[in-house]
Amino acid sequence: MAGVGPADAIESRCGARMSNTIFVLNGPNLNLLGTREPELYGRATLADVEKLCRTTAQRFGLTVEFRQSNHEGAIIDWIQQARAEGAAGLIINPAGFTTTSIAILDALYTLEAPVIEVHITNIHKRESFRQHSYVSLAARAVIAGFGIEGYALAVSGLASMISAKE
Ligand code: DHK
Repeated sequence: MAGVGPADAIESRCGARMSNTIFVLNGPNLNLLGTREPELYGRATLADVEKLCRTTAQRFGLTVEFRQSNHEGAIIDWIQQARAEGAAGLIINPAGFTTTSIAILDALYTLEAPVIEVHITNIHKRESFRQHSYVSLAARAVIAGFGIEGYALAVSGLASMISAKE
């Protein structure tokens, strides 16, 4: 495939053109990253996560819509926006909505583009109530326990899934 650059659309495996934008959505309390239980979530802030996503995405000619909300409906609206705009993929850390939100799952099911689920902590090493994810049912891959580096892994894994070349 010739020159995927920031200004170009990506060609999917089946030949369809799609946007070179990926959405990175963050759920409740992630606005407090850096000060919230730093022994678990680390000292990096959400602004640091955003910068990491943008610099990683740039390597693959992808641009990032980076959002955070404490409100389930806002996250659903952004998933629908990603669908309407033909986003190339979507990365989501649903945080506390992971284990509760059938509505977010239903919204994710409407996307044709790949969905990657990210958790900063290893949820499988934590309380049992954190270990059942509705979102995983719609996710092509799940990353947990790498700290904020998991977002960079998610961006590069997503780039490879959608054949965006470095
Ligand atoms: C973040 C949260 O806010 C929790 O509700 C999840 C997740 C874990 C994380 O590890 O990023 O249980």
